[in-house]
Amino acid sequence: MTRALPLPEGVAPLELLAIARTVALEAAALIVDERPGDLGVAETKSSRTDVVTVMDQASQDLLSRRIAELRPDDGFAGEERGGRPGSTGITWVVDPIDGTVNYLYGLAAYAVSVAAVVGDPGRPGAWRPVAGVVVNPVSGEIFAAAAGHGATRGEGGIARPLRVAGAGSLDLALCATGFGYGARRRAWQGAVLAEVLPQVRDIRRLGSAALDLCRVADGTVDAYYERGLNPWDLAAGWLVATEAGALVTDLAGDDPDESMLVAGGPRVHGELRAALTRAVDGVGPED
Ligand code: LIP
Repeated sequence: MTRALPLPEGVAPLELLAIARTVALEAAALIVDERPGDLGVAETKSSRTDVVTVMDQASQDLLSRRIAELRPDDGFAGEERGGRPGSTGITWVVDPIDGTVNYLYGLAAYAVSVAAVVGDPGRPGAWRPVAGVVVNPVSGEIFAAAAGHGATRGEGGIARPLRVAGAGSLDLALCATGFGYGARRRAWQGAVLAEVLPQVRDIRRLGSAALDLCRVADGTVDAYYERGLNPWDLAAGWLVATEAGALVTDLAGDDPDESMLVAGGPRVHGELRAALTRAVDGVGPED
């Protein structure tokens, strides 16, 4: 596991969490209330299925503006256009709509993910989240965590502490996963899934990494893995899951990164990490 990163002087995780909650809720309201009736694909990125809507950019623009108002000297990095450096040692890493395809289709599994991190989110292993919020605007669930202060799920003004499920073995684990947007990546992920599927209770592919990590935190899935995640996909959910007692690592047991994220309760995380290592070794490298 990587070393803990020190908090910059004067930084309080609970204060950053309050800001994350405020701006995430504003963005969550925007993407529902301002969704145009004729919402379509504004542009595509890595492939024709890697879509961006006007609301992805509008949500990120709101988050950027509001965080600049509240924490003007912090850095900002999001999935869409418009990042900026900071001078405080804190960077806000946001996914303005995580689960964009679900949002485009009207499937109720998407979220606004906002995290305050220390270190450099552009360098794997060189950063950690210290406050994070994931809001599902359809269900009203607000997942929140601050480093050292636990994780909660709030609905209707009531916040309940989160603890991971206690699945004792992989064969009884309900496991979430996800897939990238490129055909070669998906072929490789499908081959790995074919190895893992017989070893778990079942698989769920829900379409939002941030919400998948929060489901590990609240026990509605026992485990989650995915290759190809960006810092904005995982930053807030990583903290929610670990503050709820989950282990969240890469295949080597270090910080999660684009190579792989493996999340689960202490007993099932190790088994899943071993099963994935065997599967990846068997399938071989991506083309
Ligand atoms: C999504 C992730 C999801 C992954 C999708 C996509 P986006 O993020 O949250 O886990 O499987 O392919 O990357 O693109 O909706 O922000």
